[in-house]
Amino acid sequence: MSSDRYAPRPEDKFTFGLWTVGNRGADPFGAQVREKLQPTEIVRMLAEVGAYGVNFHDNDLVPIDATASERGSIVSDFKKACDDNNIKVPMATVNLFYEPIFRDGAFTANDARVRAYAIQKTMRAMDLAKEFDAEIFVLWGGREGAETDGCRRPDEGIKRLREALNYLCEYNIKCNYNYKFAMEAKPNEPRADIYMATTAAYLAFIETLDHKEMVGVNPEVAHEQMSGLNMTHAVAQAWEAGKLFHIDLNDQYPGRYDQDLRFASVSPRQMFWLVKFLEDVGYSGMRHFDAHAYRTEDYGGVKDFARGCMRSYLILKDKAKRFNEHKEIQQILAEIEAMNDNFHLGDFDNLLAQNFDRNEIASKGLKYERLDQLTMDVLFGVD
Ligand code: DIG
Ligand code: MN
Ligand code: MN
Repeated sequence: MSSDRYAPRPEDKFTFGLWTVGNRGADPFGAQVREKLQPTEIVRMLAEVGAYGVNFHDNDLVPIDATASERGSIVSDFKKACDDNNIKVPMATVNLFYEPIFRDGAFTANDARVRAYAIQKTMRAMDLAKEFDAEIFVLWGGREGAETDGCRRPDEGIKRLREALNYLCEYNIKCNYNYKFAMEAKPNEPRADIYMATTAAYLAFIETLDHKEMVGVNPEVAHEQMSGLNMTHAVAQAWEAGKLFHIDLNDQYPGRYDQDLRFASVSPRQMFWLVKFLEDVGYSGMRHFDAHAYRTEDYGGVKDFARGCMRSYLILKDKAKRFNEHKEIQQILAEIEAMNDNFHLGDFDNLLAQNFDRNEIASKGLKYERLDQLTMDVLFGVD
């Protein structure tokens, strides 16, 4: 048992995708800098750093042109590695963005054959993931978008997305897979604009589906923050709607390309509010780090990256506990709660008969500066 209070434990439910710690460091302006790791090697690495689980896109595990017998041996080798290392497979997804066939999108492509192939590929990915008892199936529509809106009416894209989801929900029922689908938003990259740019957009879309109870969201820190949005607000809306089925944790400088940086390495304050929310509400899902190490790193550095993601989460979880136990913070919160409860609407006549003294109500300061500085004291570790 580690003496380090911030060492990860299985109950923390930290997971990584094969594509995260297996990222070889290529970028649009530079070649790969790290050797390719086999999925079984990645499983061993994740066990070494203390992760709970591993996730994959279909082709992270089984190459797209693998024969049935190659698929069979890959699956059995991976299963053995997961069993030997006590690594679970809580989530899986499908790659609908790498192959040239998806250059105009997948579920929303103008060529009906592409749309059909994308749905077929997703069904086969669902089959594959169920061999590992995955329960969450993430869908990130990285190519569902446009450079020119002359290529299709955006509402036609939405209709096609709905057709695909309704079909896949029926397949989920037919196979009795009992998957929860988690839709992942992103505003752009690789397409100039991606449909369903935010988690909120998906929350509205899900309500139009035939089996909306089967579909939720997978908000990602970087994807909300690329647009300058507040990740905790997006997550809170999803949670309040009963739709927070999964979450992608990383970090991001606002207004830049999708950086997928080590968790909380850019915005520890915002990530404190996110971790506090998840812990306060008792979110029981996976804490998935959809992130990758700097291009400067070797695989020793990749392990540092993975350990850093989990360590920062646990440090912020500890800070949230300190916040919730802090005497003066809790006193200020109690005063806020008293305000929240100092009037009830009653019936229309009651409310219409009220006289509100606007000046008296407006005269009272709210102590948010003190509250926020006390929060910073906790984060700075001086209290
Ligand atoms: C990118 O943020 C996307 C893909 O990596 C994957 O489809 C999904 C899984 O979390 N996130
Ligand atoms: Mn991302
Ligand atoms: Mn993601």
